Amino acid sequence: MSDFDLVIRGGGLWLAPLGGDGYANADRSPVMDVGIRGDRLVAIAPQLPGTGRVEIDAGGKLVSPPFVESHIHLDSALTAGQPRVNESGTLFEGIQIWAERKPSLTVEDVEERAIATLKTQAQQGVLYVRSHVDVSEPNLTALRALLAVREAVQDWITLQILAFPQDGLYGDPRNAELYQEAISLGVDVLGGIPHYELTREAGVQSVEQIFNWAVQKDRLIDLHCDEIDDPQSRFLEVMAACAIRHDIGPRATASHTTAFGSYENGYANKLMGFLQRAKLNFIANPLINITLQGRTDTYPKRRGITRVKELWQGGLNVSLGHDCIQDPWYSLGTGNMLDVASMAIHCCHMTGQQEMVACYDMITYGGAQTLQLQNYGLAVGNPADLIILDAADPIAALRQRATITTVIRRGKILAETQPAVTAWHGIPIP
Ligand code: 17E
Ligand code: FE2
Repeated sequence: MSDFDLVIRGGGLWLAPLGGDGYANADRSPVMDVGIRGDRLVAIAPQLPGTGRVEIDAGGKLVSPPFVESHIHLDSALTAGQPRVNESGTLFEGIQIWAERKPSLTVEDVEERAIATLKTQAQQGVLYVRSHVDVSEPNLTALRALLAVREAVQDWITLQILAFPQDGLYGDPRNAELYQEAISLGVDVLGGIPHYELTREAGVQSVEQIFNWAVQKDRLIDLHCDEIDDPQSRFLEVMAACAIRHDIGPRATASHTTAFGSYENGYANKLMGFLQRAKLNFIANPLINITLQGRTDTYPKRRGITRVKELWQGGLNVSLGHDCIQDPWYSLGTGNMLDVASMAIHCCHMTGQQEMVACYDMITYGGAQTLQLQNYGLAVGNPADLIILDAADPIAALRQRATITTVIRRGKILAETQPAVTAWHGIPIP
């Protein structure tokens, strides 16, 4: 009889920034053994006595909690080029192309693309996903499909579904009704798009209404907020005000906030204090922000990304998302969260050692905080969800785009990937 179902020997465990006692973990990456029984982490120790039915030698490699994809649109994933390619590269041409694709959505079409995308993500170590789903489509086809997918995949990936009114909550008289139907069908998170409402006033009203519904229905909030280069787009301050008044900041998230990168510092500095009072979460989508924004600039050309470094320095929770995988907004995309964090390092000037580590935290612990996950991370008693990377530490993992060699979900090996091997046929190296 084995003592454990699975033991992982000698991995560098990537621990939470803060221990259970609330103090910083002095060593974030101690070399330890991990014992798993059933679907739980039941023991963590330097040299765990006893044996496992299955044993994996991590050989000093990084053992991390799974990646968290905190912002993706699964309903439009894998539709790039349908019915046409986004030639201007703008957000608004993307919205137009998606409007042309929407009438041909079927439940099977959405399910097939969503599950294929989730599999690509899971084999690369993503086990928690928040997906936006467009609910300004009259039949709610994509929503029905993704609610079914949430159940179908629950054994191998945790999916949060978010109602996203792509065409504006008040952009069409029917949209607010569709949105309320979406709430009653059981979405986890309420979305919005205040900068795309027809007027500034409608934008403010949409934020206030969504916060009211979220409080009434006990749901999380995550709005596409100020996804534009316009420095006059100031819905983030409305979100902060609503979060302070309802006292629900940690349950609310501002996604994109690219206009924050265009605010002048006088306003931005005042806003930062309000954000700290509000305790909102932030999501940047660096692959998309750097490509969709700045399109109306010549030179100097803005980066079009929110103030990731300053938000992090200010103690606010930041996570990162892919946003798109081969869709009307972005024809590229791998699902690999190391690509996302690497782009953040570059676009946000996060090249300092602690800054790069922070970007790794944004795709793990930060994402878990945004999604309000309970029991996430490498601690005894938590679900046995973890990944092993072919790298010694997070910075090496980011630099090398390390292979995620083993993905473990609820104590079972879900996926294994061999690192690439090169055969050298050139001049012999002495
Ligand atoms: N819709 C939107 O409004 N903004 C985005 N970045 C995407 C869809 C991907
Ligand atoms: Fe988005």
